[in-house]
Amino acid sequence: MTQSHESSSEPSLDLEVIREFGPFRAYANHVRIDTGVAPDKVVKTHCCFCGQQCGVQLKVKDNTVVGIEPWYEFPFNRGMLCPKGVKRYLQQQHPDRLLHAYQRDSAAPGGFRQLDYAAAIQRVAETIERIQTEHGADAFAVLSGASLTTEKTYLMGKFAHMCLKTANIDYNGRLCMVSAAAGNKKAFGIDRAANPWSDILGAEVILITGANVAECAPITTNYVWQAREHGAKVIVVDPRITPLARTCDLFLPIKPGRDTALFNGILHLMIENDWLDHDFIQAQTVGFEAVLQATREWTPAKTAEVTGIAEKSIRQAAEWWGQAKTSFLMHARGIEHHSHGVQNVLSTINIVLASGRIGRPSCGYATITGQANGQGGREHGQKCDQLPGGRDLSNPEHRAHVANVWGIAPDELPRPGVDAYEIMRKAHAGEIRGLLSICFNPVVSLPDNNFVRAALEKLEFFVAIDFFMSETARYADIVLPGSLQEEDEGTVTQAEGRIIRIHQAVECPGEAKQDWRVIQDIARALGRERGFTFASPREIFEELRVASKGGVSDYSGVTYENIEEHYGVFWPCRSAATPSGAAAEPEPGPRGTPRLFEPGSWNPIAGGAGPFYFPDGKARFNVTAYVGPAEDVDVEYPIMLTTGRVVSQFLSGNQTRRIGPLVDHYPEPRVEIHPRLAQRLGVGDGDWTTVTSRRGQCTLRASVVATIRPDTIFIPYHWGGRKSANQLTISAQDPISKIPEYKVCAVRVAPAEAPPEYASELEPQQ
Ligand SMILES: Nc1nc2c(c(=O)[nH]1)N[C@H]1C(S)=C(S)[C@@H](COP(=O)(O)OP(=O)(O)OC[C@H]3O[C@@H](n4cnc5c(=O)[nH]c(N)nc54)[C@H](O)[C@@H]3O)O[C@H]1N2
Ligand SMILES: Nc1nc2c(c(=O)[nH]1)N[C@H]1C(S)=C(S)[C@@H](COP(=O)(O)OP(=O)(O)OC[C@H]3O[C@@H](n4cnc5c(=O)[nH]c(N)nc54)[C@H](O)[C@@H]3O)O[C@H]1N2
Ligand code: SF4
Ligand SMILES: [Mo]
Repeated sequence: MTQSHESSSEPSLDLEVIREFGPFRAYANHVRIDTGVAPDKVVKTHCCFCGQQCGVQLKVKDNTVVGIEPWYEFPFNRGMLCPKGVKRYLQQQHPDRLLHAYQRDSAAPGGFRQLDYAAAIQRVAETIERIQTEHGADAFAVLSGASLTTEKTYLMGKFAHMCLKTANIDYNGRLCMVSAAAGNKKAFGIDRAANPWSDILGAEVILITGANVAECAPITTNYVWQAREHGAKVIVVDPRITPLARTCDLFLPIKPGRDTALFNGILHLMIENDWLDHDFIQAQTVGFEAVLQATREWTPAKTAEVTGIAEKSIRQAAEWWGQAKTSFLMHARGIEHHSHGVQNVLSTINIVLASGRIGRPSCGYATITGQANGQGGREHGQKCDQLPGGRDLSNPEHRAHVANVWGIAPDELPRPGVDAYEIMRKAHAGEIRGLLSICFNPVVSLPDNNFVRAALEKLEFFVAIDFFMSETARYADIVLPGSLQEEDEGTVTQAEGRIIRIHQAVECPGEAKQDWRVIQDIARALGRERGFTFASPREIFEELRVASKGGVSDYSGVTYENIEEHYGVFWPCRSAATPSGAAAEPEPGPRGTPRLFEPGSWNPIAGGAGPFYFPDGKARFNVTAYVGPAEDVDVEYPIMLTTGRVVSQFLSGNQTRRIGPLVDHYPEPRVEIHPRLAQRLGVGDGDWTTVTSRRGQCTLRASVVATIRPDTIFIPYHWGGRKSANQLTISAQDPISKIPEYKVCAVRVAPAEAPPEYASELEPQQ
C-alpha cells in the first residue's frame, strides 16, 4: 500500500487510519429469504433500487411477495444482492401502501380524505384544462422519474409534449447523472457507459473518483476486487475513506469540488513524462493541442495546493495511470454534483483519451448510473430538451421524425422547456400554476428545500402519483395511487447500457393502478386520448422502437424476446433494416453493442468514419478550466459540507425508511466529523450538533470518524423534515447540465442541546 500524506494546508487522511478499521467485508452476498411459506410462483426480475439492477427471483404467494431466491444465471450479479435488495421484498406488503386516491382536506385526519379514483382523475383533467386555458399550455408542468420503466418514461415525455403540449417536463435524473450525460455527449457524442463491467476484470489500474462504490454500487465492488486479485492497482479519490477505499492501493483525499484541478494535474504529468498514446490521439481525437496548452499551469505543486492532496500521491497516481497497459476509470456523483460537474467529468475523460485506453477489451470508462433506470430514463424524451432515441427537441429533423411517429405536425411539438429546479422557481414566481409529479420526491431531494416547499405551496394545483405518501405528496391537492415496480412489467437499462426485463410479480392492490394506466386515464378524461390507448407496456415498447430508430439511443432491434434470450441487450441495437437501408452497415447483432467505440464500428452519426458518435468519428478533448465551488468557506461558515448516501437507505427514503431491518441498520442521519475537528468544537461521538448554512439549519447527532477530511463534514440525505440535509444545501447549478451542487457548500458546526420533540417529523427546523 502506498501512503498518502499531509496536504499543504490541512493534515489529511493516512493509511494507518484505514488499517484501524480492519478488513472490509463486501455488502454483496448470496441470500435466500425463506419465510416458511411455500410460494405459488417464483418470478425472475430485477431489484427496484439502484442502477446496477441486480437479477433476483421474487417468491409470490396469494398476490403477496413473501421472499427472495438468488438468480444465479443473471450474469451481472450472479445471485448476489446488497442489503437493500435482500429486504426489498418487505415493501409490497407494507400497511402504508396507498390503496385509493386522496384529496387534500385540512379537516380530515392526516390532512387527506379518500376519493373515488374516477372522480380524482376527472378533477385532475378539469383542472389541467382550466389552468392551460387561462394561463397557456406551459403553465402546467410535469416532473417525472428515472425509477420508472423505459416504457413509462417514454409515455411521460409523449404525455407532456403531445397530450398536454407543455414545454415544461423534466425529471429527477436532473439531480443525478446529467453532468455525466452532458460530458459524455461533448466528448464521445453518446451518453452511455463505454463498457460492460466485465472489462473491469482485466484492467491493470482502476481509478475511482467520487463514487462510494461499496455502499452505492455494492456489486461493482466484486468486479474491482476480482481485478485486484489479478494484480490490478486500485486508486480511490474521495474526501472520505469509503469502505472500498480501505482496500485500495492509493487513496487521494481530495477537498470537495477540486477534481478538475486534480485531473488537469495528472494530465500535466502524463504529458511531461510522455505517458501518451500518440497514435490514438492523432487518429481518433481532436482538440489535444488546446488541452496540452491549458494543462501547462497544473504543476504538481499547484495541483497539491488546490486539491489538498500530497504531491507525492498525485505523482504516484499519474505514474500508475500513465504507464498502465489496460485501465478502467469510474466516477459517480462525487464529481458530478457540482456547479462545474461537467468540467469535472470532462477532465477525467481527457486522461482516458490521452491514454488511448478505450474501445478495447479491459480498457474502459464509465459513470456509475444511480437510479434503477437512470440510463433508460434519460434517453427517451422526459428530459426538458429531449425527444425519444436521445434526439433533440430543438433539432428540426429530430422533431419531424418523432412527430411523424406520433401522427402530429412537427409544429405541434413544444420547444425545449426548463429544468426541474427552474420549474420550482417558476412555480414560486407564479408562472407555473399547476404540476403533475410522478416518481419524484423533491421536498426531500432538491437542494435548499425550504424554497421548494414555498414553491409547492404557491401552486394552484398539484397532483402526485406515488405508492406511499411521500413528503412531497403531502403538498398535493390530489394523490393518485400508482404502481410498485413488482406490480408492472417493462424494460429498464442498467448501468452497463444493458436493457433488461422487469416482470410483474403481483397485481396492484385496492384502487391502485399501473402508472401508465393512470397517465392514459388522465389523457382520456381530457378528451385527448389519441396516442394514449396502449393496452400493455409491450405496445408502448413497440412504438418506442420505431421512435428511437436512427437516433443515438437506437432500440429498434431490441425485442422483449431477445432481451430474455441473452440476459439483456446493449443499446445501440439497430433493426435489420437500418435507417438508410445501406447493406454495408455492420449489424450490432442480437446482443446489441456491449462495448462502445471499438475500432471499425459503425454508428448512425459517423457512419463508418470512426468509432465515436460525431460526423468525423473522432472523440473530443475539452479544455477544462478549474473553477472553485459556488460557495467557498469563510470566517462565518468555515467548514465544507458534503452530502450523499449510506448503504441501507435509498434516495429520498420514501421506500427504505419503511423497511424495518434497513431502518435498524441506519435509523437516523448523523453528521460525520473528524476527531480533530470534533475536539476543536467540543463535540463527542453521539452528541447533538447543529449545522448551519446560509439557507437553513439542522440538528443531528455527530458520528466522530477518522475517515473524513478534518475540513469537511458529511451528512446522508435520505430523510425529510427537520432531519433533511437539503435544508442546508445550495441551489447553485452547473450552467450546462443544470445539476445542483449537492457535494459542497459552506457551513458552521456547533454543539447543541437535544432538539425538542416535534409534533411531526415532517416539520422542517426553523
Ligand atoms: N445505498 C444506496 N445506494 C445507492 C443510492 C442510495 O440512495 N443508497 N442511490 C443511487 C443513486 S440515484 C446514485 S446517484 C448513486 C450515487 O452513488 P455515489 O455517487 O457513489 O454516492 P454519493 O454518496 O452521492 O457520493 C459518492 C462519494 O463522493 C464523495 N465526494 C464528495 N465530494 C467529492 C468531490 O468533490 N470529489 C470527489 N472525488 N468525491 C467527492 C463522497 O464522499 C462520497 O463518498 O448511488 C445509487 N445507489
Ligand atoms: N443533498 C443531497 N440531495 C440529493 C442527492 C445527494 O447526493 N445529496 N442526490 C440526488 C440524486 S443523485 C437523486 S437520484 C435524487 C433522488 O431524488 P428523488 O427522485 O426525489 O428520490 P426518490 O426516493 O427516488 O423519489 C421517488 C419517489 O417516487 C416513488 N416511486 C419510486 N418508484 C416509483 C414507481 O415506479 N412509480 C411511482 N408512481 N412512484 C415511484 C417513491 O416512493 C418516491 O416517493 O436525489 C438527489 N438529492
Ligand atoms: S440496491 Fe443495487 S446493488 Fe443493491 S441489490 Fe438492488 S440493484 Fe443490486
Ligand atoms: Mo442519483
